Amino acid sequence: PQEPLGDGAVLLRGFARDESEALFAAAQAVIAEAPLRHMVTPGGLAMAVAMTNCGPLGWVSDRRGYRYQGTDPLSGHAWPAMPGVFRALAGRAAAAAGFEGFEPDACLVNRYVPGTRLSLHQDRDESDYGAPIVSVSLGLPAVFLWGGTKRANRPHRVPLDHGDVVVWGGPSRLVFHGVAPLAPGEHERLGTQRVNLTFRKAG
Ligand code: MD5
Ligand code: FE
Repeated sequence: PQEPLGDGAVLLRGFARDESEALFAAAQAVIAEAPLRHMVTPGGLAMAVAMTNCGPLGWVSDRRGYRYQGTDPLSGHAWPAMPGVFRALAGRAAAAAGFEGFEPDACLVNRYVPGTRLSLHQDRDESDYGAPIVSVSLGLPAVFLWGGTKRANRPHRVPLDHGDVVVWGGPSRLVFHGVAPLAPGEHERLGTQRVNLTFRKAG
């Protein structure tokens, strides 16, 4: 089932459900190599969401700003390779939403526990806004906040569940968005967490 959310944004309910075990196992392998960490914003505050990356490029934040880079600042080594099951799913989801030939070079792994939220922001550190962003939700359900192109627009609340995939492209690529505080709960496979994968063409 495909639900258009807005111009260029498509919600693919349950698209990753059958592969969720393989995706979560691959995410755990990434996390074992490049641990989840709370990055610091340029303002000096630790982010509530714990993050890591895989693929040629990874998103990082520190006192100097936000950027993509090829190495993990914790280890100085390259980020873990993007698992084949990640790359394949991202490509299939993008194609299902009308974006053929999507080849992400970065995958940001976000981990939420109950109470964790992500405040409204735009994703604008990537070089090519013509490419979509593909987002995969695993584990506990969340309420995604989908604003407009101005920060002041009151956001829509979109429930996202285990296995849901959203493709953000075209005019939706630069809208303000965030995640409401995660409600307490226990997911039968992932426990007390939500893991979100976002696939990007960063470089
Ligand atoms: C999450 N992550 O659930 C969200 C979902 C992030 C982030 O926002 O930056 O890691 S990704 C949703 C997204 C990405 C790019 C554009 C838009 C939404 N959008 O235009 O709404 O952890
Ligand atoms: Fe974002």
